[in-house]
Amino acid sequence: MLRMYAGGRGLLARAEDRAKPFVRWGVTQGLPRNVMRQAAKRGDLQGRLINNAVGSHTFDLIPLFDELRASGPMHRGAFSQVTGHHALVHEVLASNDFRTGIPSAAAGPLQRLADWSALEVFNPVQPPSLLVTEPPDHTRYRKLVTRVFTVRAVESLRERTEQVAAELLDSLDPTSPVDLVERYCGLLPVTVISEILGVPTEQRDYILHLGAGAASSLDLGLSFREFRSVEACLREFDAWLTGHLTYLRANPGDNLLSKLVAVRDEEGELSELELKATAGLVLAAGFETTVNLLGNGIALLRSHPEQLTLLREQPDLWPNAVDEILRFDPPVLLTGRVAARDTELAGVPLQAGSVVTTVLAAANRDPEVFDDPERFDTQRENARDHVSFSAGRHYCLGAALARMEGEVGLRTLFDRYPDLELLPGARRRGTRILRGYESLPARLA
Ligand code: PIM
Repeated sequence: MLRMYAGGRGLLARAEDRAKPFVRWGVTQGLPRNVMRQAAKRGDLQGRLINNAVGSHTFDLIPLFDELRASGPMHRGAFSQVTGHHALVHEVLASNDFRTGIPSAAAGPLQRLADWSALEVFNPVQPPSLLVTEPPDHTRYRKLVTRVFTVRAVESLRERTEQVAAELLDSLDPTSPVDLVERYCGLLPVTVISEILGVPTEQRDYILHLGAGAASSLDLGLSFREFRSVEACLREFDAWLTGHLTYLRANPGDNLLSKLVAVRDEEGELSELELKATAGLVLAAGFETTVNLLGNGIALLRSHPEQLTLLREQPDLWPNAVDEILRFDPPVLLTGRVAARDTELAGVPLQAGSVVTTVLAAANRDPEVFDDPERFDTQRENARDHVSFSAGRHYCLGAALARMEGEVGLRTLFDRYPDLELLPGARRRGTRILRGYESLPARLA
């Protein structure tokens, strides 16, 4: 009798295991995707923005950004309030009245379904990822990670990045066409991530495969197939990381993850899960966004040859050029916040739990802040005022790293191949939030 009972429970558990991924996908991806599709059909601006983002150039979305800002400080979309005004986007991101995470509007049955089906391994959009952690945990946790992830530590990676960029370019045949995303942009960031995480050289291709697979965990509206493949990569990375952390404890190296392990072990203020989540975030967040920054930069500079000439004459302009690229074609289209309490924004009362979507790419083109915003100008004085790295306590921890990689990656490429030309056949990625190129065919010389 007892055996039968146990067998029955086993069956139920197996059925649950099979149902969970589908429920997880439905709650986090399928349902929002469907809501947005239906909303777009009704003409809703938020729905059109999310729908039109797939596979498009960010400049194709400009009329929607303009419509959004013209509709007032805040726009009531199908899913949330939406703003594309720089001042408001900044205010929301920096405010203590708003937090990251899941809206309480989704609390209740949907939240219970999400909790029941939650992935058992690290996911960059679930706690304890720093992306969705709030004070007081966030304050302690971020301080510890910042102590290791310093501007100095990033600068010390510059020389190695230059060397890798040069090696990657050496491996290309300048006499035949090449896909720059596949052979250059997609390979540089993973080497830098591997340096940070202390990945042995022979495992780097494996980490490249996992990073490329896990990055879309930060996107929205994935198909069930894409979702399963992302989860498989997150699971594999988690298993790999368990072994890797054991290895680093026995053989600490001159890498940032070894330093973070020491912080955890000596001071105990960082939990093992937080340690793993931070490594996972370095992989998922540091990978595709940087690949996209490089690809977007190549395309923008190639289509503005006068800016390339300027950069050749005044190489000191490179850091500002990278910020102008980030402003003009940001790797992350939008983000969102939830009101932590009843509050008000631009005179609009907001109940605790309501969501505000901040369209970073629209704020970056706000004429109140950026003079003639559709002009791509590497000399723009306030290019750094873009919000592509967010703002406030969640300001991107990888910003200095991304700027360094963008500068080194683009400068090395254009110094080596000043006559580089893009060939027909460039394709944008099919993602919604993450903005960049899937392929960029080019002739180098
Ligand atoms: N990517 C790199 N840093 C942050 C991100 C991110 C955050 C939210 C959504 C998509 C990408």
